[in-house]
Amino acid sequence: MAEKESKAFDPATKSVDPATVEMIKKAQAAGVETIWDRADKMKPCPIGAEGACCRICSQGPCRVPPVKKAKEGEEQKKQAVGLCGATAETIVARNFARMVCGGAAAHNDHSRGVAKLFKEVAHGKAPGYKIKDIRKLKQLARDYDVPLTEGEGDDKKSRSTEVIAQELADKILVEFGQQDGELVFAAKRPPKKRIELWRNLGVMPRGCDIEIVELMHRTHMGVDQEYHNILKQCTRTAISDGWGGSMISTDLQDVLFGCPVPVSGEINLGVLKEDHVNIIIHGHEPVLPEMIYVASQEPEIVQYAQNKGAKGVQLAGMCCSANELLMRHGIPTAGNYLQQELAIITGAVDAMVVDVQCEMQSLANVAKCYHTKLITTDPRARIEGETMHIPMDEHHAIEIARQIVREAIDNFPNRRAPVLIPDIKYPTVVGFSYETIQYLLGGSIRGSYYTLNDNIIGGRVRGVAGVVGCNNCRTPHDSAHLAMTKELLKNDVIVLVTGCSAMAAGKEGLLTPEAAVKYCGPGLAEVCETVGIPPVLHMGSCVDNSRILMAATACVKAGGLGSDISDLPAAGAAPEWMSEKAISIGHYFVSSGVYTVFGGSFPTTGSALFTDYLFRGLEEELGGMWDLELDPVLAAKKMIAHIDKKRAALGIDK
Ligand code: CUV
Ligand code: SF4
Repeated sequence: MAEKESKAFDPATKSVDPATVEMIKKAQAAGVETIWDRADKMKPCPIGAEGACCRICSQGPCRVPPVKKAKEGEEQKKQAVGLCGATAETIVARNFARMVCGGAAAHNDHSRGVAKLFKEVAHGKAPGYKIKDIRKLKQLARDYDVPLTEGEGDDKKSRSTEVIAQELADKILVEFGQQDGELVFAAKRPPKKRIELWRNLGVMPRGCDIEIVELMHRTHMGVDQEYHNILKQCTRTAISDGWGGSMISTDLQDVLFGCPVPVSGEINLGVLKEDHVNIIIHGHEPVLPEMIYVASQEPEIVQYAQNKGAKGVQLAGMCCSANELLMRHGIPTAGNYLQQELAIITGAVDAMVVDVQCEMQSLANVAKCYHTKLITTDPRARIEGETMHIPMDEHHAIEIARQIVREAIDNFPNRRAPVLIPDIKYPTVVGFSYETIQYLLGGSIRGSYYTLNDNIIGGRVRGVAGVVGCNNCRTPHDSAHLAMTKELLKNDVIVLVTGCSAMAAGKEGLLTPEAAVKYCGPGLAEVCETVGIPPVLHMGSCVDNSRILMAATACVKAGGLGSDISDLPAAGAAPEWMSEKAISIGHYFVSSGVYTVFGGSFPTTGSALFTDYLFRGLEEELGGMWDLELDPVLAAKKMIAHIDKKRAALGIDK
């Protein structure tokens, strides 16, 4: 019998990004395995993919795959139940719930770290860090009822920044372990109507941790076995992420590192420099990267690099850490999630520094094929193999950052494999925090020509879309983000981006003002050209999806577009999602009143009933609902149809 020849896949089918395709070819030529090789060999379990497999007790795993609809005359087969009697609805809902838990836990735990750092900074115990954005600090103080002044009458005086920050830090930290009451942002920041709705439904979160713990309990074997009730707690948990942990992260990171304002940068693997020490900052928490940025600019460090034969030190970001560094310092971005192995495969990366989330374990193997040092920095996230662990400690952050940069510099002379950096990068304009958007497109006086609301009402801008989320190796890299975004632009829908979606847009040149003429319908193009902004606004990392919530709220409060987020001509999407975080984010958008469409696959299709509840039933309760659409252009059309539906309801459908 002839042996089946193992056929290598065609790299051009795996990504629409030329730099990525070039690096996959290099990997193939060198025999270095990447995620696409593994994806070719591993077929996903169809029952698990639909959420119809329960393995939460050892009597299972119990599989309850959907049954085909009976033909006429045949008796309809019933979907199986688990050994304990759990129905497909319960099983699917529990699996969905645990994804919400995983995602919300990631964001809320990230947030806790930032809040703890903030407290140390407030007490002067974290040398190198300081409070940068006083205006935002005061905003937070008002939200948390921390007085800005003390004394009465003639004795009245301002309290010092430190004292305000110290009191604020304690109040924020309390929210993580809070047992009852309401999370401050969730109870204060959304439109009034939304707050009332959540209170009436009983989904206002009490604390950041309790909702996750309760949901884990309720999805333990034999507890909550009514899918509407399970979903209710999913809603509460997701809100504790979006309007809790994620929003706390965003706000405190702005207080400590600065609120983003427009800044230019560059993106794609071409930002690496052959004659420089290249350090990739990969992960999610900007706490240590901020210090690595400082260290990399110190004259002694630059001199040290030059002594080793390099021209200097080049930092480049990857995944959400990239977004944080790009937005605040213009540090170039090397790539998004699916490019992490490929960065090392250039042969030019002297160190890759990782903290938490979205780091592939395979990095260790890929790094071994080259000279790259893989440095883990968070005690919560170690990677097996020949990695180096330099744990972050906020009391000595600058020394730790220097040590990391020196490790990279020491490694520069060790480059061995042929270095190949794709000559591909694109300029970007980023830094659209909601404050910046409000400054550019808000304005307190309605009726001024270029406020976003007036443009929406006038029809130059048809609506607003958030296109966010991951890459997924089951979808050609970046393809869905770009197809969807371009379809939206063509139809005068302004696009807000974060996460890996933002990077996909950047690599295609969509984050430049010039993109307006090239890709937008006439109305949107006119607005962007007049204001001088890109038609796709980069709002930051995944936790910064909270900025989109705030921008939506600002639109409601500016007037003329209804009284709740669910009234806005707006929609959300994650066309290449893969992480649990994406499910938590999607669900807090839905819970905030946004129609949210995912691509690729959806983890609840194992139960038609539960999926129907998410896709249709929720609209009545929350004003927002989920959807799944594999074709990104069709998905964009569905978003536009939703936007048009909202325009009609507002009476602005001209
Ligand atoms: Ni947090 S969660 S792949 S890096 S957006 Fe990118 Fe963004 Fe998804 Fe991860
Ligand atoms: Fe099966 Fe029920 Fe155990 Fe799940 S909880 S594995 S459905 S017996």
